Amino acid sequence: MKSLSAIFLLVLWSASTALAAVPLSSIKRVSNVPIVANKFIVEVEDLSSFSPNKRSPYASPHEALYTSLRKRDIGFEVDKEFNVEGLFVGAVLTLKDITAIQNTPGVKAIRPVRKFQRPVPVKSHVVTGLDDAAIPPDTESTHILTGVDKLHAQGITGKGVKIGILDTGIDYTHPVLGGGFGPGHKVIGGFDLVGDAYDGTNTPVPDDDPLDQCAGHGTHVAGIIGADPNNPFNISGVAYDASISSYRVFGCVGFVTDDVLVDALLLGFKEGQDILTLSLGGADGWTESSSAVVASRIAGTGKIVTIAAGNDGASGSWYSSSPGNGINVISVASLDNTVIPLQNATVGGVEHDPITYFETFPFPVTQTLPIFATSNDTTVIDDACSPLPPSVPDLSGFLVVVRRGTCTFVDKITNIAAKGAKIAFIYDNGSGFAGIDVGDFPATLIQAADGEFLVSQFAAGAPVTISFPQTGGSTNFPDPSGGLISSFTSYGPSNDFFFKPSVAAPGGNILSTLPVNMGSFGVESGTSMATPFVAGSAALLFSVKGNSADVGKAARSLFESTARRIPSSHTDGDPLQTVTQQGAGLINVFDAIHATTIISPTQLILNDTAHFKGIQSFTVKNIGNSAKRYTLRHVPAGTAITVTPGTIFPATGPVPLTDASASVLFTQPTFVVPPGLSHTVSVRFNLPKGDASTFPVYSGFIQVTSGSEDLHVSYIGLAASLKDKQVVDNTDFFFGVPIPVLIDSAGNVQEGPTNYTFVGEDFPALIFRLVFGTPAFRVDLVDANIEFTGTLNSRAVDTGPFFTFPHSHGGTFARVKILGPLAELDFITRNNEDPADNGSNALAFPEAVFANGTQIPNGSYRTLVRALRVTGDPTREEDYDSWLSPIVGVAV
Ligand SMILES: *[C@@H]1O[C@H](CO)[C@@H](O)[C@H](O)[C@H]1NC(C)=O
Ligand SMILES: *[C@@H]1O[C@H](CO)[C@@H](O)[C@H](O)[C@H]1NC(C)=O
Ligand SMILES: *[C@@H]1O[C@H](CO)[C@@H](O)[C@H](O)[C@H]1NC(C)=O
Ligand SMILES: *[C@@H]1O[C@H](CO)[C@@H](O)[C@H](O)[C@H]1NC(C)=O
Ligand SMILES: *[C@@H]1O[C@H](CO)[C@@H](O)[C@H](O)[C@H]1NC(C)=O
Ligand SMILES: *[C@@H]1O[C@H](CO)[C@@H](O)[C@H](O)[C@H]1NC(C)=O
Ligand SMILES: *[C@@H]1O[C@H](CO)[C@@H](O)[C@H](O)[C@H]1NC(C)=O
Ligand SMILES: *[C@@H]1O[C@H](CO)[C@@H](O)[C@H](O)[C@H]1NC(C)=O
Ligand SMILES: CC(=O)N[C@H]1CO[C@H](CO)[C@@H](O)[C@@H]1O
Repeated sequence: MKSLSAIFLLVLWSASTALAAVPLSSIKRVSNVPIVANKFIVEVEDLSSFSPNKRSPYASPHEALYTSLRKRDIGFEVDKEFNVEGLFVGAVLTLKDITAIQNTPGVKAIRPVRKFQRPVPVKSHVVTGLDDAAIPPDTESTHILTGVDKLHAQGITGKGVKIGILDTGIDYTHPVLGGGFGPGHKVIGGFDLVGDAYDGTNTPVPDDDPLDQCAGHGTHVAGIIGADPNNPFNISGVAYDASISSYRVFGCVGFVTDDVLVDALLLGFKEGQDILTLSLGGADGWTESSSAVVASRIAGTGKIVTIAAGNDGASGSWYSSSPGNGINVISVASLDNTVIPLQNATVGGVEHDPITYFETFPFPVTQTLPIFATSNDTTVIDDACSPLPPSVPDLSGFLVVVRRGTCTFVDKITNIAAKGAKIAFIYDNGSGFAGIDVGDFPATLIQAADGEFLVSQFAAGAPVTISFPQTGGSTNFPDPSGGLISSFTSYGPSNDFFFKPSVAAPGGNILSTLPVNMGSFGVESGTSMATPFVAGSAALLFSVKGNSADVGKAARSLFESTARRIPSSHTDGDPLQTVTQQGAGLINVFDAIHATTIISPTQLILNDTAHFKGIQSFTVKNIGNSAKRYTLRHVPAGTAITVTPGTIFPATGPVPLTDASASVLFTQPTFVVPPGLSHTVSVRFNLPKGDASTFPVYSGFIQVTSGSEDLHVSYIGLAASLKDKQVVDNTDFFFGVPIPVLIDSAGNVQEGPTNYTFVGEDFPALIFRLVFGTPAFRVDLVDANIEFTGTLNSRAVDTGPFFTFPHSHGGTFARVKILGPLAELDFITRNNEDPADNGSNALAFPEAVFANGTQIPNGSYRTLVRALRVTGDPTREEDYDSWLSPIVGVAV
């Protein structure tokens, strides 16, 4: 049992982009499964439920497992043991034959060791140091948006609460992060589970010191929680009096594997952290990874666990991230800050307003510069895309002005730098005003109108100059997407239809700390930044209400019921953003802490049409001092069209929304609740109308108001049946040939019977894509003459078109006669549409062996590929998408 999924990366791919077919020959014939080969996390019975007796003479369930394997002569190595009673007891084992442990008594679950990419910030900017002249304005806008400012004003700052951060470590030498390590400091403890050199593929080398001076991510996260106020940048952490422990799970580069995360989660739990926060993860879609399961169990004990929702919004729905998928954890979406702190340049020589350029801190240029435009035409589409002509002078004394378009920013800069240019403005061509990636070269975007003005002045021969004020140039540029969910936030729900993400917090354009040797301060964006904001908010909650398990268990509901609903755009009449991207909305920490009404549950899952749960209920408890009259109202959000009409493909982000909403009936739309008492609300939902083949996910809120109190419960449902969703791509859209296919040593599609020697490159590889997640993916070896018709392309099936089941009893799946499994992968993520980013899967078969390593004898075979549809019955052949390969001859 293995699992496979696309990993965590930010992709920008839009449905309108013409997708050229990817040449199959470009596909590497190596298995690209992001899991560690032959390593498994085996969970065994708890010590307490394991009762040694006559039949089980072992001291521990670990020992019982090892003895059972040894008895059967199954080679294995123990990499690590986990032993936290009531949470997780098990071991990380390296072994070849996974089927061998499946039937060992006491084994509860076997999970693969997944890899998680280090979180990629969406945008980032490093400041040169504390003496960097400018202080960005309005650094507390995120606190104002969420009511944190009002709590700080009441002296609520998280004192006495312990937060564990699983990340790249923390530079605790930073003066704003306490300047030291250990008891008495802000960073009171922690552990480095991996060491600098760990990259996810090598052996971790743990030590006691989680110092981060090479990655920076964890230091930025720590500042969002804990930065001390009274620093030159006027920033403060959400819970700056909380005590932080740092569990370092990333080395300087590379990724982290699930076993390390489980270890760190359990360590944080054992060390008594009230809150654990993880700004990491990877697109997964399932709630089943080991770290998601352990994180969820820790949250189940009354600790608060906050985990990033992921930065894969561009990939569309059903792409939620793990371990954020953990059922009880708080998965955090990102909200774009309302303002972007930018800089103004001063225009000289002619009369003109300052020009805003897309930098958080001023360019370190003190001279006043004349400008030079590489083209006098303000509509040129490929400005500076070719080397500049000889007539162009030495540009070293100018601010060069270039128009955006056609080639990359780096190409343009390369061409002007060849003429000595040292600094440039690139003016927008209508694509949008945003941060751009130009490496170390001081070049940035300005708005189209400003660029056009400068170029027209230059063409007219006006003596226009630009200077960069080193102080006082800061400006609050109103973010056009401010107050909306950051488009990069991953969409849920999970494939098993859990409510993800949970809530949103500010994560776009966040100024926080960086390691001192990396500049001390910087601005970054991502759900990585939103997550510690909620962890800090949770600390404020604990510091007011006490850090009991009851408060911990109620935290997510409190944050969800008091959150602010977020629109999908700033255009009047557009629907609210789908709950599958905003969760319950933007947290309001002040309201969560001071709420005098408690709602439970706050997530209503209506499930799919096959399991429709249209009658729902929740309780409204009045914890105020006087009776309250409550009024209910249905507030629908946009319905997400998750599959592009007429195709089997997921709609890429931003996922299209319609206003076809569910309708809702209340038995009692208004009611009175005396102080201290509860009222149970019953709600009946009716499905929205719509095209089920687009797998519309409808969602919204039941608003509960009383006076100025405005609370809600959130709901999601699917107006289609999950079992109807095809999971395996059988189109030619991606490669120009219908898939799945076997490709041979030359990378050609195997069309007819082919013999392989399994020497050198002479072996087959299976290429497939998933357009939806599958709980079970199998490749089996079957007889060449099997009578079987796959549900997918029957191309190259040259025997009878008909499969008759030989038996009349038992599951139909079991009736398909197989010779043995070649691969079995559980809980696989769908692929995304980006060829550069894991758009397809390959499984290579370099050896003629079954999954358990046993040699396949010479002979003629086919491979049978089957993927179970979501909610399908694993024993029903009809519930699988299946494909039968052409004849594969084994001649070794
Ligand atoms: C920083 O905070 C101090 C103290 O409140 C204030 O005087 C100063 O104006 C602030 N600086 C900026 C740039 O907002
Ligand atoms: C920055 O420039 C913009 C555009 O000219 C102007 O509206 C804004 O007031 C300026 N801000 C400051 C702080 O000077
Ligand atoms: C602006 O330039 C980008 C990058 O070359 C291009 O994709 C886009 O189509 C251009 N937009 C306009 C409106 O010309
Ligand atoms: C643009 O206009 C300036 C000023 O009139 C002139 O010196 C320059 O040669 C023009 N550039 C081009 C490429 O024509
Ligand atoms: C959806 O319904 C099925 C069948 O009742 C159930 O097994 C599953 O847990 C439900 N999903 C969720 C997320 O509640
Ligand atoms: C594969 O090998 C078998 C056994 O040697 C032979 O009968 C068959 O013709 C070969 N098939 C191809 C396509 O070469
Ligand atoms: C390995 O798997 C094959 C195919 O299922 C089976 O025939 C064989 O007995 C297995 N070998 C062992 C050692 O379990
Ligand atoms: C399998 O086939 C290959 C190629 O025909 C042959 O060289 C080899 O001896 C065969 N092996 C067995 C065990 O028959
Ligand atoms: C598992 C896998 O194939 N991962 C690849 C996904 O795409 C990135 C970017 O191209 C590669 O670096 C990974 O190796």
